[in-house]
Amino acid sequence: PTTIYLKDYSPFGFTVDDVHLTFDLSPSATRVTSRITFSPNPDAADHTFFLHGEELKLIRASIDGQPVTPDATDKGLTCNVPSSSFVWEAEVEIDPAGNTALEGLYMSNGMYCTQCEAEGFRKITYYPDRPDVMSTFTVRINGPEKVLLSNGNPTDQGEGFAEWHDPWPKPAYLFALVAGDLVNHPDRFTTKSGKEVELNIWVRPGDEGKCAFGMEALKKSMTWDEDVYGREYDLDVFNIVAVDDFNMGAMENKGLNIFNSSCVLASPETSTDDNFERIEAIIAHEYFHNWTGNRITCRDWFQLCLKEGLTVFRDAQFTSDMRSEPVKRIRDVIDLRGRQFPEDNGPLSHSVRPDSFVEINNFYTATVYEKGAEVIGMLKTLVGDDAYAKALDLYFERHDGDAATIEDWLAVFQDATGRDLSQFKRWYSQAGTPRVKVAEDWADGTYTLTLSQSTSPTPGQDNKQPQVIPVAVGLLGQNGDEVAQTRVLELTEKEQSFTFDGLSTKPVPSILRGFSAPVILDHDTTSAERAFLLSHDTDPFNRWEAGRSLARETLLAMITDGTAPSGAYLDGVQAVLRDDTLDPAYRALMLGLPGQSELATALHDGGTTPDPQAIWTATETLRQAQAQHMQDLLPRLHGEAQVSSPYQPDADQSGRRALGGAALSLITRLDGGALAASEYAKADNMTLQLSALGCLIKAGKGEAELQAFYDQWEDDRLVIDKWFGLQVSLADPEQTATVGRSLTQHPDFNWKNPNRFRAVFGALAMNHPGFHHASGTAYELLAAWLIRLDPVNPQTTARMCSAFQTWRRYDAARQDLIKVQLDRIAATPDLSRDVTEMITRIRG
Ligand code: BAL
Ligand code: ZN
Repeated sequence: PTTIYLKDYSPFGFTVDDVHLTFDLSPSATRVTSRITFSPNPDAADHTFFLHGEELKLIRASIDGQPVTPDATDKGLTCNVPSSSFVWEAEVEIDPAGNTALEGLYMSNGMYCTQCEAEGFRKITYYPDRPDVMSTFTVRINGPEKVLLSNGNPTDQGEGFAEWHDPWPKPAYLFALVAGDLVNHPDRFTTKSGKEVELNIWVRPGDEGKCAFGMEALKKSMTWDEDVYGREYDLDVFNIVAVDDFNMGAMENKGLNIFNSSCVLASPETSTDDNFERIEAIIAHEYFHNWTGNRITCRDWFQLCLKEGLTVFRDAQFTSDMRSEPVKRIRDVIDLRGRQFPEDNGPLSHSVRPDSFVEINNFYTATVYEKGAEVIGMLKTLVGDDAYAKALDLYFERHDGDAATIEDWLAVFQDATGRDLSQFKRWYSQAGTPRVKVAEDWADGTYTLTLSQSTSPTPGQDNKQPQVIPVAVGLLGQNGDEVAQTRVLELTEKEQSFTFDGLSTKPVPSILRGFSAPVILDHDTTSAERAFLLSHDTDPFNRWEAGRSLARETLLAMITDGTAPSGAYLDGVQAVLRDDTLDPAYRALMLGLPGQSELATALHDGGTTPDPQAIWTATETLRQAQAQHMQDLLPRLHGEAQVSSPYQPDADQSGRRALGGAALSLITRLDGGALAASEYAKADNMTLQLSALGCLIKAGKGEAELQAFYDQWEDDRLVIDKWFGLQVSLADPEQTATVGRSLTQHPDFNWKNPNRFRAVFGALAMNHPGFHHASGTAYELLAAWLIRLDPVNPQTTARMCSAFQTWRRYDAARQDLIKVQLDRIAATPDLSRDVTEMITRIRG
């Protein structure tokens, strides 16, 4: 496969003045007629007329009305064209029903829908399918379906047709079309300048009752973007469509967002509190793309973080404003450590702006998205809130309508603040998670912190330069008072010292408050100091972090030295849990333990080969110790979940249920599941139902409840995804592969549906001791299914390959077992480009 490099960028030889598309829909033989006006691009050196096109049957083509015969390959076509503006017309035939890759125009449960990002439009018609080619689109859809949708505003409709016009120039990846017998949940929004917007969520009949929450989230997002970023919506309609078969979570097509149904449909009976929060965030994310992504798009796919990092950052701000800022921050950091850190420190490591790729779909990663958002957060911390707002205003003013780059983005900040960002730019080009080592000194009333940074080599990058790392630090006195308020230290050198004067006693430092940079902090401090921070830190993130690091420390000691669980940890957490003035959601997070994969990384980094079974045993032992230590407190914590008011998925109620659920899982360790069984029987919402069921499965019980759950929800595909996932994720390590295999034989295992495939295999990969069972059966099971799925859906297959990315940190026997599976996948005939690239990189 060909590697594409950022350094090779050159503009397309033509501009596109307008695009007219006509679709004559038919499941296996849709005709697409395009009429496109091209003009020579004065900024381009190369005027070769090449249009991308894949899996298209060319029926006819003409230039200025004269038939032409282009040179076509399976990648696209070239043709001789006039030296001034001309009109290109082509008619192609495509097969939506046969499109199982879910890229381009395809069918899902009888409805037509599209996914064009990144390079799916070339499967719809011949076109310069690159984000820097922008045009207005006019679309006519002919078909018998009741609902025919495309981007922009509706201009005409009648029996068997609809016409749409999108006045905002856009790249082809933002094109969308939907056709089906759908029903809508309508609403309206008036923008701050008085523009009336029609809002719709379109769903399959039967799902109408699950749209209200998504609609409220949309309206909140629209208001928030006006209030916080001054961004107003710019079309007469905003449509959202729910689709069951979708490779991603959702897609921000202009005026016509398409959502994986799991990311929009919600009801208290069928969705958990976490589902609600995620849906709210994704609706916001896609809506916010209207400005950060659509009005200002990316020049090329290397700049993906320009829109994704910024939009993730914006949706995190939104969630913090709607819910709890510390809780959101802690949850994001747990996620970053769980998904991005392993990526950044393994064979798939790449910079936030990669400089090469084989298949761009493989770069919709935690690094581009989540680390990309962290980079924006650091920029905001470094320049300050006011300067950030000023820079964003300038960004929208200067680049509206552009296909922009990271250089453009940073130039805006430089111009708005006068700050030199050349060193900061390394965050975009250097891969790997920096480690910041802390040394302390105390003499004559002066406290000195010496920070040093280093980043290990990553594939293709042996030598790392120092980065600008904002380290937020506060100091606490011996009595717990804050003696120095939060100050952002700018670590720019390899090693640097910072002093704090005028202190009467040696302070206790609270370092990296709010997780001010995506780094690994190496602070060799005492358990007593961590326990002190756990009870006194005024920074809620670092207070939680103190508990987390105590938990990590005790688990690592239990694994490597066989020690007993630390009393300092158990007492410290219990004290926090007793404090009813603290938000229940925050207390629930305090009860959490570091993930087993995270512990494996910590062991590996410390020079010990991780044993998944030993990690699991230690985690189970600590959980049991928690349960025993807190047994008097647990009923009270569990009682938090008993809310008397009607169910609301808001921060308050969901936090209380999270704490109640965490307590129930500990109680189950003491009572064998008696309380969980009665809670299951009386649960009237999915959060409580699933949490009780999970406790029972974990206790080796719940067979009857599992069956009852299936019988109750067998017609609800999203709930049945949960049923599949829960069984695998909570399976005992000895049984995980067997449970996974038997579920693949279940009649409801529709493996071509990405949600169902991920429910089983995503859960398998996340069950650390089960996936890494010494027998290797789980590796073998996953590989077999990846081989089977690849010809059907390469994108989803390639994403799932990352389950193997950490393989080199395990023992030789496990490495051998995994290597056999990687080799087996690699040797599969006709392997997709997507999977070939992933396996090649993972094998190293
Ligand atoms: N642009 C792909 C889906 C998303 O990030 O919103
Ligand atoms: Zn996005």
